[in-house]
Amino acid sequence: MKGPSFNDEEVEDGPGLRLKGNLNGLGLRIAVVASRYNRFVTSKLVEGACEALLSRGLEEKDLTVSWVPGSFEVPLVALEMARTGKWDALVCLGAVIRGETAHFDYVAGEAARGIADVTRETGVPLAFGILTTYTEEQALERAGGKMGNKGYDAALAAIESANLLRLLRGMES
Ligand code: INI
Repeated sequence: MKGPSFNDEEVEDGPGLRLKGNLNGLGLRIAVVASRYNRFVTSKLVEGACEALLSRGLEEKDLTVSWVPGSFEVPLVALEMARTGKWDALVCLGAVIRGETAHFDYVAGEAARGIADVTRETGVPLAFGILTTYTEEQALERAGGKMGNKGYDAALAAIESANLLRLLRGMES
């Protein structure tokens, strides 16, 4: 169920060294941090993410899923998990669906900013799989519907980023 937007094609774009993380999950330890809010959507994102990780060779013992109340809580829990050094990457999943008020903007904005802050502060790759949609239908389309599964895509991004960082950190200067 690879999402239509995940592009892992090889690109022939000229001479010189190319650095790219592969999509092999064997030997990686990855955690999913998932929001329970709008669970009818987020459970499908988690399913997609787990399917992607396990189908790429990640072992079940190396897969952890942490549920949090809402997308607003994702960054703090991700920060604590990233700081332990136990995981090579985290996959952050949630569904923020626009309602009648400005609440949406605050929750979506803080979740995005928080996730970006955590990944840069800790150096642990965090994949951003928080849907921000205007309707429930749009969210479901992106959680295993006609627009693919953004949980699956985010999990592949986490594997690729973790492997690229391993490559970079293992390079001689
Ligand atoms: N959390 C979401 O993950 N999605 C939403 O759409 C949402 N809305 O619309 O309110 C939402 N709110 C809860 C928020 O993430 C926190 O859990 C809550 O404010 C307590 O801190």
